[in-house]
Amino acid sequence: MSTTLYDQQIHRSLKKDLYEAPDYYQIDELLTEEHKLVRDSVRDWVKKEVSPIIEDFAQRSVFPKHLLNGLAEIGAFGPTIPEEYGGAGLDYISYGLIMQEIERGDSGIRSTASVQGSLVMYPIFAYGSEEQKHKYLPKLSSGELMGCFGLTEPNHGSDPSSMETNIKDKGDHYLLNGSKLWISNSPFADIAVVWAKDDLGDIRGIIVERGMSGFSTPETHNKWSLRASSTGELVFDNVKVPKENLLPNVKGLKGPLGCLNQARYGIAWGALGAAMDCYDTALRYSKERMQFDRPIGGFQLQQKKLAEMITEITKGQLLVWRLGVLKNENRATPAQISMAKRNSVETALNVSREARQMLGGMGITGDFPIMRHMMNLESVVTYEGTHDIHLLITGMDVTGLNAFK
Ligand code: TGC
Ligand code: FAD
Repeated sequence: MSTTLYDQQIHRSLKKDLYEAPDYYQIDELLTEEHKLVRDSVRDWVKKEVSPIIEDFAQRSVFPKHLLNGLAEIGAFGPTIPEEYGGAGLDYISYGLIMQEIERGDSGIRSTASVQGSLVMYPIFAYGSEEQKHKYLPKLSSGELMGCFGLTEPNHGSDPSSMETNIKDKGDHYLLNGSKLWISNSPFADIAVVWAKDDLGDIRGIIVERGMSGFSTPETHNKWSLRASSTGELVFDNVKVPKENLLPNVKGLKGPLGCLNQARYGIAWGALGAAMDCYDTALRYSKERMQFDRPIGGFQLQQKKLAEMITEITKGQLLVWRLGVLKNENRATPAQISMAKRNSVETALNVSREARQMLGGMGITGDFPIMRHMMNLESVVTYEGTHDIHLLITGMDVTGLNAFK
């Protein structure tokens, strides 16, 4: 078999997943044995199951559905949900570490876990009836049922309080009308947690099941980002939803925003995983790639990039660890979560862009994970509240002045 010059260059470098997590400030010492066990088992799973296949699925723009069983087995679906409902009953640092390791593999796979755990299981757990919890949570935890979360609409993204999707009380059922756009996992989800306005204009959560008449989930194509994640719409055309599917224990925008606190927290850890992978790849490449008769890592300009990357990653790691401690004590505020989500994604985007340059031409290929991470992060910086929205949440928190109204 003949090899091209390109193949030879790849062969000389890093085609295998040789990932070694950067830990410049010995943050491992802040973790318990259980945290490390959880982290290491997810890390191993990602190396074995995600790294070898993810590039191919991303290039073909297909969601690797066969990973769902493995995600369930490593406890990625509802890590903090109590065991009596099928969750893993872990603390928030463990949850963060799971998201970090999965996103180290790919943001799209972490998306699937975030949506299932934080945006589908969490609202059922926090706002659902006992019957709803027992009916759905164990099956969601095992991956037997997959869910999605419908908040964003074609005309209302950053401002979900203006949503148009609505439910009308028809006695023994609700009639649901409207549509949701940009919904992760919608094309294959069995259930959707949908946010809609009731007759009084209050935002309510309702569980819609695949197969209900008038409910469809067209897939969104042509994404350059999160290509290994399935994204779609939710379309409701006079869907009859039984009354028992309404989440009884929450009313108002604080319902969906409460779920977003959980998911944004996970993203704050996850995005750093992507940053760590880009840094690790660029560091190794810089020691192997020779130009002007020496490794490029010996040049001051490349060292500046690496030094700045590890500095920002380390600051981010400390921020999310402290946020995890506060979250475990139920003291983390939504604004603190916004700061961490925004900071981690910005860090990851900057690291991925610098790391890509360090690989020269090789950086644009799928033989290294960097370009894929970089493109994925363009979604992560937008979903779960855009970069601007999180800045304005911080601005509002420190000034007491609301820039949204
Ligand atoms: P505002 O008037 O400030 O608040 C309305 C009510 O909500 C309460 N609240 C919160 N509650 C819990 N957690 C939070 N983070 C909360 N923020 C606000 C607030 O106290 C109030 O309660 P009450 O009792 O007084 O009614 O609301 P607003 O309309 O001015 O909006 C504020 C703003 C802009 C910050 C909010 O709308 C926002 O965060 N917008 C961004 C939308 C967003 O993040 N969408 C994400 C969609 S889901 C998604 O992207 C999933 S991607 C999944 C994946 O693949 O990983
Ligand atoms: P817009 O709200 O139209 O914003 C456009 C621009 O205007 C942004 O730069 C924004 O920062 C800026 N802007 C808006 N308001 C202000 C303001 N007040 N001040 C200053 N600037 C402002 N949603 C779900 O409900 N469920 C999902 O599962 C889900 N998955 C997603 C998956 C992907 C791949 C993507 C890309 C999105 C997903 N979303 C999901 C939607 C996501 O949450 C929205 O895209 C996001 O909230 C932004 O809304 P928008 O796209 O309508 O942008």
